[in-house]
Amino acid sequence: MSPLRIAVLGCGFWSRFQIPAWLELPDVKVVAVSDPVLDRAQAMAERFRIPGCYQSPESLIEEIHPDVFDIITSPETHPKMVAIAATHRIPAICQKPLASDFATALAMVDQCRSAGIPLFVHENFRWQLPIRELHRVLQTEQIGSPFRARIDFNSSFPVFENQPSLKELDQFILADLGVHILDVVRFLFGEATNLLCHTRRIQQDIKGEDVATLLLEMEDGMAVTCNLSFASRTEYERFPETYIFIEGEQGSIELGPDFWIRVTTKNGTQSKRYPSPLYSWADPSYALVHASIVECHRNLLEGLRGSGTAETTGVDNLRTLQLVYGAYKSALLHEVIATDRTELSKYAN
Ligand code: 89V
Repeated sequence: MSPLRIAVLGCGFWSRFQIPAWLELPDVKVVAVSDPVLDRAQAMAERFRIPGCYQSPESLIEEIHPDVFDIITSPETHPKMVAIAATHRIPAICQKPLASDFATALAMVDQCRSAGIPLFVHENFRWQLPIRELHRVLQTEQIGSPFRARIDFNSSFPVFENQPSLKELDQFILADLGVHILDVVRFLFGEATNLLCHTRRIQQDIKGEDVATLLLEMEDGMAVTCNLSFASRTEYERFPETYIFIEGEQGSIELGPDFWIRVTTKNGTQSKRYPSPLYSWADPSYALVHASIVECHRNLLEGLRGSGTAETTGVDNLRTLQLVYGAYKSALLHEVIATDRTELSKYAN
């Protein structure tokens, strides 16, 4: 099999992990990087011994026609980067959030469909080992039909130190973290029919909201609450762990601190710990997320090669973004927002 030649657009914080995560997989080469700040591109190329280094995607394409783009640029540049990929018919993987509003995301998906290229979204939270395991246990139906779930991600980890641009976003926690959490909600429990959201900005030196509280009603009637915060000081700071508690007719499943999963039924409670691997290139403070990048890539690679089905296609991600931008609308209007199914009915994954 000839190696898949990947070009990375954007050499910021996440590229330091997404590039080595690609290199964990067989028959993959990162052949070039580009960044408007050439020094950054050069530093990244040197760090990972990547042969091609460019200041723009256009100059990269002129010399190296890659098999796929991994777009790791900031959200406002995603439409432009995806348009370049579509124009040159180069399959694209785009960082989350795909776009800063729903209509733009829809247009990007349409553009790639017209160009006949796959568009995938790098959505990694659902690939965290404990979340995968939770999903597996849920599928065994040991707890029967779930009727309620709670998802908590409440932290005061200084995210802005590594990603200062997050401070400048008018829409922060829902678009950056909520997009992951709502994707996990869909992965575990299916589609939502409506939602209610409340947001707050607690830290005064940032532009967007850093606290969000959501209530979703799922198609099967299940209620899911999500509590998200980057302003919560707790006894044990466990960033970037997500805690999930699911109640079913026959029992409950809990993903708690330190990767413990507890399954409780009438026969008692069974517990097992599911820590994810620690890669040498990972930042230990983000190890859980960084390990999930490898599994996310593995799945997208299967989709690109046609040897499997990519889970987080652009089309699939539209449903997640409907929830994210529906949540902003709900918070603004103080209203329950129904999920519009008709606008996505023409799209099959
Ligand atoms: O994974 C991410 O998107 C990060 C963080 C975990 C901080 O939300 O931005």
